[in-house]
Amino acid sequence: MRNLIASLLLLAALAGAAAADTFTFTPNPADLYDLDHHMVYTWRVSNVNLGGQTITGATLSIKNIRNWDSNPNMLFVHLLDTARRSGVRSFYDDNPGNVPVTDITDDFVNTRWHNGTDARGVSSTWLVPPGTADILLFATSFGTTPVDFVYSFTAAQIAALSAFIANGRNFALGFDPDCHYWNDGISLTLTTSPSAPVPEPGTLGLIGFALAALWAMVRRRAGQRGQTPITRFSSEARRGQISKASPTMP
Ligand SMILES: [Ca+2]
Ligand SMILES: [Ca+2]
Ligand SMILES: [Ca+2]
Ligand SMILES: [Ca+2]
Repeated sequence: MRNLIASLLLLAALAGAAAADTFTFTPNPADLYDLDHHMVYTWRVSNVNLGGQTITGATLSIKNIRNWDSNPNMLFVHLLDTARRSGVRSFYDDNPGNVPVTDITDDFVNTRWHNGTDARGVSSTWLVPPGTADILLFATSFGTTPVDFVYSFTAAQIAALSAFIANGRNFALGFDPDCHYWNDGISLTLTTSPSAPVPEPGTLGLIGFALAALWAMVRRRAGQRGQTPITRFSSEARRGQISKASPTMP
């Protein structure tokens, strides 16, 4: 009987502990064209399906990122509810004739190019629709030595990401490299856990079967002693013998 009860407890625990999951997203091209200083990029991920799971962690990784020179620099990375177009898109925030570029301006915050003309003076639509929810993920500088950069989202950023995905099943990352960053690939990894630990039908069936087996065993043992299970249990309980009686059972 003890074994049976232990099995039941184990089944109940398994039912509530469905496996955590991991989802990895990579832009195309994976290195976002080596993050050119003259550009701003958006990477929109569409049709996101996390299987109903809740996001518990998010990390953005950039492999072997390094600055092309040692001038002052900043990489601005934003999390957006959406972007105008799916996949990777780019926009000129500095004239390609300017080399080296010395302007360091977060162009997701500064609206100088949001009104239909880019830094070349060419008619060009800004990457993000007006009024789109947008938060800064991080802004950081890099040297000329390659590093494997990993950024972990804060709890507030994870909550924002969850809300952005819930709105239209999409989200976007915005990159404004204000210097030129060689790199070997960018990826976003989400870790998730079940939103509500609901036992699967198969597990429920097993628990039901085990309960039925337990009840049948109690009835059989009671029958051997000429008592109904209820009578025997209540008389043992009165005598305080439930715990003493158990070890003799299989
Ligand atoms: Ca730029
Ligand atoms: Ca800029
Ligand atoms: Ca969205
Ligand atoms: Ca590259």
